[in-house]
Amino acid sequence: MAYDYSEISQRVDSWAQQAYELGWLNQKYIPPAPLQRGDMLETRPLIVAFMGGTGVGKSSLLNRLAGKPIAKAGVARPTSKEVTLFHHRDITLPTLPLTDIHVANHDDATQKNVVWIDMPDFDSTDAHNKELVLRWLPYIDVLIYVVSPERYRDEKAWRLLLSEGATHAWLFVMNQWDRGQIEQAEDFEKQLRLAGFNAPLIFKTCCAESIENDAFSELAKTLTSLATQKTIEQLEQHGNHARVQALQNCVQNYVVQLGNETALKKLHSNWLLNWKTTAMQLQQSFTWLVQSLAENFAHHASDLLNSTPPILLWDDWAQTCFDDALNTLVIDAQRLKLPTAPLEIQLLTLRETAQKKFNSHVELQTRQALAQRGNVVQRVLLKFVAGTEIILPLAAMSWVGFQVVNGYYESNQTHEHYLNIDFAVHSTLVCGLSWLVPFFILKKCQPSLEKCVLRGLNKGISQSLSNLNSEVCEAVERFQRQRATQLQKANALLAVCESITKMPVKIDENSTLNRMLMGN
Ligand SMILES: Nc1nc2c(ncn2[C@@H]2O[C@H](COP(=O)(O)OP(=O)(O)OP(=O)(O)O)[C@@H](O)[C@H]2O)c(=O)[nH]1
Ligand SMILES: [Mg+2]
Repeated sequence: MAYDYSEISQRVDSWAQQAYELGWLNQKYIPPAPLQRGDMLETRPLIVAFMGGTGVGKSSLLNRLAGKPIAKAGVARPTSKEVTLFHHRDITLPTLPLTDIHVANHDDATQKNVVWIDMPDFDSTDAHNKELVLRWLPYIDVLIYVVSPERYRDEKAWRLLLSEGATHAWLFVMNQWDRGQIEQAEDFEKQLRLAGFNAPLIFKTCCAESIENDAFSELAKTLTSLATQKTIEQLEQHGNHARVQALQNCVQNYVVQLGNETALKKLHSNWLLNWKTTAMQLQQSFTWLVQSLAENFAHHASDLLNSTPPILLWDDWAQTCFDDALNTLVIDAQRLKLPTAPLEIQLLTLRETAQKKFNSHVELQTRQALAQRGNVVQRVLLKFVAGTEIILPLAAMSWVGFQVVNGYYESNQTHEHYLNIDFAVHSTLVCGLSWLVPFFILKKCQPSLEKCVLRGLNKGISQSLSNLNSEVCEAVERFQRQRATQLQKANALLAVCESITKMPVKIDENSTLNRMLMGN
């Protein structure tokens, strides 16, 4: 074989399982039945099975082929509850699910290359029968769909024909033809053409003892002629093609579930709009609390150190408001046909940590505002004035001292009066004012504690809200990146499937085998 079906099947299986577990897919992946025919001996017989509704005569057909009653046939419904194998004595079939079966052998060398199988019905209420048929399907090359003139379109068997149609070759038998009308056969053929068989091979048989002149021997001959190695290889390739095609369809369906880029962009822009309203609502709801907190801290600034935690702006109401905004984001994702479970996972920690992060950031900003009161101009001015509060009185006192010493020296030289009363008043005034003016400015220009707290709280609130918004945006971006990774993996699988399905299986257009395949 040019490619390995089980490998690509396993790759799809492991990708789909992990994608489902992470919430990217909404249905659990059910892997197709494992295919083991590739492990079979290189030369192997053609495996042919009778399938169909109960009582149509599958076991009777096998018994007719064997020339003796090897399979139980009868009026009880359903009759067969086991699989009956009929093949040449020398054949060994190592990889078939050989439990729950009855085996009958023959010595006819002309039938050496065919293994005949009678399966239980597919439409009765016995779930075990259906399960047995499904378990055997992957091992069968040609399915002989047996019907009766009264019941040639049994619902369950017909559904199986439609779903498994492409993976097998099909022959059709209208048994109990002794009771049949030509219109029924024509209608059956019409239905098969509608189902996708261009020229279905239908054999009309009769297993009632009285009639022998039917298409039974033609059916046996057709199958014996097909039992060549070339046909078996072509059938395997055709079946694998159909299986890979089914995998491809399945992955394509999963890719749709991953959503598209436009939806992601819309999700992001919708969030920003949604957040604008939520942030405004939150900010408005904090106004009164901020005011009263500022007043409180202005008078009891030590509360910032003592109470733990001192600032609790983010209350249950705020949390509900934030949760509602995130819920709207998730609903929006659902509306935009994006997978919501991985998004929910990304948002979970944000929901849990929003309160702590918000409150501690607001507290930090308030502490910083208290540590650095006023604006830059105010702080420079106050520093300058504080300096002058020392320098100016010192300078005034130095000047007065100099005048005293100098006055004393000059009065000794000129015998004039020493410093008078005016000098004493003026120097006291200069010294007093040089200290009083900076002291007064310092006292009056000190920034208000309440304003400081207010500024810290407001700054903290707007920064925290902006941080929350950034964190949600980051969560959406992480979700986007994870989706891109899943998509990349799915596309890689699709590329492998495509490389397989575009390789044509060469089957002659006019061959019998071609007439047995759906859609050819
Ligand atoms: N008249 C008529 N009766 C038939 C024909 N073939 C089978 N029968 C009868 O139909 C009944 C059912 O036949 P089975 O071979 O047991 O049918 P089956 O499809 O194996 O049924 P399950 O094992 O229940 O799935 C039996 O009584 C047969 O004798 C036929 O060609 N004509
Ligand atoms: Mg039977």
